[in-house]
This record gives sequence, C-alpha cells and structure tokens, in this order.
Amino acid sequence: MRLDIVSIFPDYLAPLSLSLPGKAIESGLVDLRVHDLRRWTHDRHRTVDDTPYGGGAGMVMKPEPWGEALDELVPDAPVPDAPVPDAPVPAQLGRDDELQGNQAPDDRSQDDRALVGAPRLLVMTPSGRPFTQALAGELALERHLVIACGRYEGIDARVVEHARARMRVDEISIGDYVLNGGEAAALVITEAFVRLIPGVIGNPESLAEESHSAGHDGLLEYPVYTKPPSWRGLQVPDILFSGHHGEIARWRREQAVEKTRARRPDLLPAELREIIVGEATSS
Ligand code: 6GU
Repeated sequence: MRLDIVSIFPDYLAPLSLSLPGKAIESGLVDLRVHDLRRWTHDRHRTVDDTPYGGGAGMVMKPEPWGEALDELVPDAPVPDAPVPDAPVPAQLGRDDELQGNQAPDDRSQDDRALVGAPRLLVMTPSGRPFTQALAGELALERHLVIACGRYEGIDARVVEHARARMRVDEISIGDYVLNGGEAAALVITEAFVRLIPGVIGNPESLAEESHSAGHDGLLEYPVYTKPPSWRGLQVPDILFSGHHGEIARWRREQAVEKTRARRPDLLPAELREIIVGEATSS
C-alpha cells in the first residue's frame, strides 16, 4: 500500500516509524510518505490559512495548497473541469479482476463506480463520519490512501468538493470530541488499518477474537487471565482450569455479553437486547 499523509506538522507523524506500522514499512508492505503542506505554498510566509468568509472566529485552511498537493500525490486522477465521456477507470488499477471485495458495494452511484480502485482520500475532521473497525478493514485492502490532516477551523469546503470528482473521499472523525488537528487522529486510524493488512500480523486468528471484530457478534472482549492462579488475593475463575472447552466458550460468551450490556449497550445484537422499562419504544 502507498500511504501519503499531508500535514503542517509532519513531525507529529514520526511515531509511525515505530512499532507495528514501522515493521509494515520496513517489510515493504506499506510505502509511507509524510508531506509538509507548506511545500505547496508559494508566498514568503508559506501561508496555509486565512480568515473565514462570512466572519467568525478562527482561521480556515486555504484551498490552493491542498489542491496542488492532491494534484501531485494523485496525478492520474481524472480532471473534472474537462468532463470525460463514459466514466474512465484509472488505468493503473482499473481491471475488474484486480479489485478487492470491499471496493464495489452494489449501492454505489454511477459516478462512484467510475472511481472504483481509484486512490482514496481521507480527510480528518471532527465533523466526519465515525471511524469503525469495518472501515479499518476496508482501508487495509486499498492500494493508495492519502490522509489529509486539517488544522484550525477546517479546510475550505471546495477542496473536498473538487476531490470527490476524481477520487474516493471520506471525511472521518475518530470520536465525539475535538482535537486541535487531524494528526493524532491520522495516527489512530493508521495503526488501526495497518495491522489488518494481510501479512502484517503473524497470527491472523488473534484478529478475529478481539473487540469490535465481526467474529463475535461485535461484542466486547471477555476478561483474560494468565499465571499466577492467585495474585494479591484475587483468583482466576475456576472454569478456566476445568479443561471443558465448551463450558469455557459459554462462560466467555456470557462475560462478553454482560460487559457489553454494561459498557456499550448500543453494540448489543438485537436478540440479546433486553427491553428496559421506561425506555421509549416508538417515536
Ligand atoms: Cl479526525 N480531527 C479533529 N480535529 N478532531 C477530531 C477528530 C478529527 N476526530 C475526533 N475529533
């Protein structure tokens, strides 16, 4: 996978060369390139922001540096101002038999269909759609991702509007809180999808078991224990010494359901949900 990350604080992305993403880079599975947005400015002060039209607090990131950055990083993208007949598929990855299973959901619009296999732009913003494990799984199969880290009060909205015509674009949020910029969020999503790239993690079975994976109905993970059997007066549950694999599996499932009910009732599959007295059932 080719991964381009654009930021005005490229040093913020340095931790990506450590640990898991670092190994994926060394092994050649990920070709990571971090870029300073100011490279695409032309004035003496390397200006990337300006005051918002319509007034208001804060600064808005100017469209020109972002436009030039995307032109350079995704050079094969079709140019929208010159309408192309018959929805071209980018030549370098256009063949149907090369497409990954995640790339062509049936509900995709005609315009989107032309972009199947095209580079994918992820714009980090608190107003984006929530990042999920399912999206991480999709991203792990992409050939070329570009992550745009916004700062200040956001990026001029025309940047995304323009990009949508030539590449697949997702505006992504990592949760309902506000960060000063998208860099920390870019670190988070990169760690989440890089470990799902085939070949990055030694034992793929460990992936299926963990929280938020599809393997266990989306339940949170059951509690785990290791030696010693007694520690500071606390015992490992007896069932785990029983050797009854069926019973152990049942106990773990029960624990996972109860933990999910307590912490994340929104994740409970419908058949495990209990009617809570007093809760509105219709609008
Ligand atoms: Cl992706 N960016 C910023 N600035 N704040 C966020 C976020 C992203 N996700 C949650 N909060």
